[in-house]
Amino acid sequence: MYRPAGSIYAAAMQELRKTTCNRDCPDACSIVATVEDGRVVRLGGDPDHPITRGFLCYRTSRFLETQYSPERLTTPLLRKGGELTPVSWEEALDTAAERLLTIRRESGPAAIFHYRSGGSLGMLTGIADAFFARFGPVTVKRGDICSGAGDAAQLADFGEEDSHDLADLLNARHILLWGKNVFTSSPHTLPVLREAKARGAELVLIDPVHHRTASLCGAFYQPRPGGDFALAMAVARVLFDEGWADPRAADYCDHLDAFRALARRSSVAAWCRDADVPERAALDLARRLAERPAAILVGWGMGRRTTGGAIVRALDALGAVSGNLGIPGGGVSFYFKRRRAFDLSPFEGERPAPRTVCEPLLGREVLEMSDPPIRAVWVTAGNPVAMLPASDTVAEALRTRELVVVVDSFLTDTARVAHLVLPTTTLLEADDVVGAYGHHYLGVATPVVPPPAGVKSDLEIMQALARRVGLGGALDGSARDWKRRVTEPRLAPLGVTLETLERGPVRNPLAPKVLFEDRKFPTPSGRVNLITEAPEERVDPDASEFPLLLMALSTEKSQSSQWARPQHGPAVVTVHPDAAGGVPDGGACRITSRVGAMTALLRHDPAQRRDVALLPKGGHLQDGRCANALITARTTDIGEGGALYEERVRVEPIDPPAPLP
Ligand SMILES: Nc1nc2c(c(=O)[nH]1)N[C@H]1C(S)=C(S)[C@@H](COP(=O)(O)OP(=O)(O)OC[C@H]3O[C@@H](n4cnc5c(=O)[nH]c(N)nc54)[C@H](O)[C@@H]3O)O[C@H]1N2
Ligand SMILES: Nc1nc2c(c(=O)[nH]1)N[C@H]1C(S)=C(S)[C@@H](COP(=O)(O)OP(=O)(O)OC[C@H]3O[C@@H](n4cnc5c(=O)[nH]c(N)nc54)[C@H](O)[C@@H]3O)O[C@H]1N2
Ligand code: SF4
Ligand SMILES: [Mo]
Repeated sequence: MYRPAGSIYAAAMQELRKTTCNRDCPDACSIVATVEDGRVVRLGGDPDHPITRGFLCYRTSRFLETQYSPERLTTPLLRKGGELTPVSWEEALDTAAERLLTIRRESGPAAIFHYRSGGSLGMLTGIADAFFARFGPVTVKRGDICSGAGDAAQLADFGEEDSHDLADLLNARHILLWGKNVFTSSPHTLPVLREAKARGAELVLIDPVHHRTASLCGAFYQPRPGGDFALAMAVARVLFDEGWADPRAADYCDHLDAFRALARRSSVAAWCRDADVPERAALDLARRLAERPAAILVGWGMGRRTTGGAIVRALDALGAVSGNLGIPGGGVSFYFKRRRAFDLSPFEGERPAPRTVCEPLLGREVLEMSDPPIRAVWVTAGNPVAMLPASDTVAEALRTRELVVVVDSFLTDTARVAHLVLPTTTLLEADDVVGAYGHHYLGVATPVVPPPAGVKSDLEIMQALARRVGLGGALDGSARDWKRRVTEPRLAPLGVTLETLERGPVRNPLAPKVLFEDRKFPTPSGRVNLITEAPEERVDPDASEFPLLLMALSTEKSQSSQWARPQHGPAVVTVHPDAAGGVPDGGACRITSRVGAMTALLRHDPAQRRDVALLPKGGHLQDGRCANALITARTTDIGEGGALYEERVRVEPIDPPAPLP
């Protein structure tokens, strides 16, 4: 029950406190926490936030289990005699400082690798970058496991990566959800889609996987994984052949002739056969694009293949030639530029990093780098052992370094192979500013409760370390000072101060309502750069031995590897009944790839394609649930993203094929 502060009920010591969710999620919700006697007793969505609209997702509404989990770390752990042993912060930080200084002195700063991922999207987690830029600069990561290919595609085509206002979807006549599971991955897009539908917009989903989002859409096409490039070419061919392409496309697109020729290399029927969809799918999608305005929402998952960049580029081209760019209700939306409002220069150093490690290939590159070898790895807000492909190689790479420091709240798969684990704050204790990649609102994270004794924020940790390694007060300042440093340079001239943000959600005044409204693009030519070549698809030599493509996708229950703890029982793999290899629904099975094997519980789902096996993403290696233990490390065609959905597997019964208890 809501008990507004100040009412007679507030005498029961209940207070409502607001913060912004910092998870790697497009929605950046405003959270309302009910705090009673210093303990959070309930989490809800902020009814006053225009995107949050009063509700939270499954995983964060149940976050209190994680916040108050007995597994939460509250003391630093240092490996002594092989075991992670509780030590004081003094000892932990002195040890880290002494070893970092030794390695820098002996081998130079390139021998230290700082790996930061998206465990928190709070801007101030950049403080670790600031530390290592000044201490080194040290080796940092390159590419992006999550969105590398899609980012590179949009930058190549448009010179900029951003989106129309989320509410601009209400102006669309058609919305194409291309490889996008909004129920799971961006639940706060749902109310907008429902409203658009109520106003007459028609929705269609294109996804090899059948999921709940299909229920929202009037049509659903289920191409083979990676068949989207061929499908997009079929759609483009229909647009050109029917005369539905924008007659002015030549004014704002480069390479229009070459793109048209590419689409005409095959017949519509042949492209659709390649994509494994009926020909009417191409006709229908082309018609929708021609009935402007049509918005294409590009999911992040689709880019995670060896042809992922080319696929996103093909969708960009569809939006362009159909005349749907730069108009209300149109656009090809992949990402909302969440960093646009912030000045992140305080986190940068004066000199560039001496070298880089490709994120999707992290394990192999850390093992192989020489001159100097990587001697130390510092991990901020990441769980690379569970979340990067070739988990065993990543674990091996870390286990064999002299020093691995992990800053986290839990003993993750990565923390388990560390020499030093430093306990840090959770999203309810975060003191930060957050931008969203699924809408244009900015938010402030304000601790709703203080961290438990023994826990320090990333900011406090890096400041304490800075003082020990001779950087003095270079990183000094309270969290609030730092928030001001990153928000005010760009926003204060537009009348938005930190105080404004603290009063409630503010739409980023720098964000466009309609992107590229004048059809000028920040590419070198000022025009859209259309794709002109078809990508080479990887031919898998083991296709007959491993008939299913493994896709470990977002699950409602977890944020990447951040599940409620502990995890019990095996992972659940979902396949079409005909692809179950004789394993009954609910039966135990072994999933085998060229690089690993795991046991799982098998679910039949006749709505899935016969060539895919679905696992939840983020399973833990320590629990035998980690999909990445089965996946070869590969990069995407452009942008050095992770080609995560490209591993082939087979499922077979475990002998005897008895259902698990
Ligand atoms: N509950 C929950 N939400 C999350 C996350 C989570 O772990 N759990 N993770 C967050 C993160 S890190 C991110 S990056 C985002 C995005 O998280 P993602 O899960 O990447 O989000 P989507 O892109 O919406 O969903 C992936 C979709 O892409 C589809 N797909 C995969 N390959 C292809 C293909 O070849 N063609 C087509 N057409 N579709 C394909 C999958 O079938 C799936 O439906 O979500 C965030 N939200
Ligand atoms: N097979 C497969 N692998 C995938 C994916 C897939 O779809 N399939 N998805 C990929 C995607 S989209 C992404 S983005 C990556 C995600 O990979 P990661 O970013 O590594 O994933 P998380 O588990 O969200 O976060 C890592 C850790 O950050 C910690 N953390 C949370 N808040 C803070 C904080 O404030 N400070 C610090 N220091 N730590 C904090 C959490 O406790 C967690 O252990 O995984 C990728 N891996
Ligand atoms: S994880 Fe995403 S949907 Fe869930 S509360 Fe956080 S921002 Fe909102
Ligand atoms: Mo991601």
